[in-house]
Amino acid sequence: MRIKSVEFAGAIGQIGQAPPESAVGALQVAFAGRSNVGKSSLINRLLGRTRTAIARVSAEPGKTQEINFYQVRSDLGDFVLVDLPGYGYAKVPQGLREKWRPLIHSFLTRNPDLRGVVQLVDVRNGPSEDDVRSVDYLAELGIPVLFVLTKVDKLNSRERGKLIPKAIQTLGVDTDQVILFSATKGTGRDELLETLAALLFPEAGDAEEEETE
Ligand SMILES: Nc1nc2c(ncn2[C@@H]2O[C@H](COP(=O)(O)OP(=O)(O)OP(=O)(O)O)[C@@H](O)[C@H]2O)c(=O)[nH]1
Ligand SMILES: [Mg+2]
Repeated sequence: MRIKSVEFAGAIGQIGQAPPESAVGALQVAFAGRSNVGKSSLINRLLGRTRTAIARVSAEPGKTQEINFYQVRSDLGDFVLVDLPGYGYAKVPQGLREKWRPLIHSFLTRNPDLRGVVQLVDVRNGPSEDDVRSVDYLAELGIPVLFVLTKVDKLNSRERGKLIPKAIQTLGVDTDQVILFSATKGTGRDELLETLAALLFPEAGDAEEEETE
């Protein structure tokens, strides 16, 4: 899948607030993970926006405090990427955290447009309790989930050999369900684009298979 263009479509910060008009009825895929895991950086890299970031990145966790929608045009069709607020950051005021939970819950449960969620996990810390809770919750809701291990550039080869299998085991998934990603180096970008294409535009893949047969 080739990205043609991307633009910020809008955000929601309150429960009951309607999603941006352009996101309604469009294919949506959301990105979840704890605060600082690299969601916004991954979205920028994925969309080819490393020079002029479209999703706000910060060294300070808890930056993305709303649900942000990005309208994407690709050669296979249009879709919407959704950046969810990160969980598990203790310094975020309790009041704000209590506002997010129902906001995210209502986004995930009352959303016929949502095709799946990409669950991000920081490869260095492995899946945290919050990550495991998020994965269980998505499974309970019956939402298809893709897994991405972020910041793999931060590992040396010895750490890679140890931490990657450990993270995959804790998640309880198969190795081929997990994409290794680095926003700084671009590792995993093509693989993630292809996986998203298969999720969002399954017919396009079928057509290609038929052609090669
Ligand atoms: N080395 C390295 N650093 C990364 C990578 N991805 C993100 N970072 C850094 O990690 C920090 C957090 O990145 P963000 O993309 O803002 O993380 P986020 O998940 O969107 O965080 P919140 O919006 O706070 O939930 C920033 O300092 C990034 O530069 C990566 O692949 N490699
Ligand atoms: Mg962010």
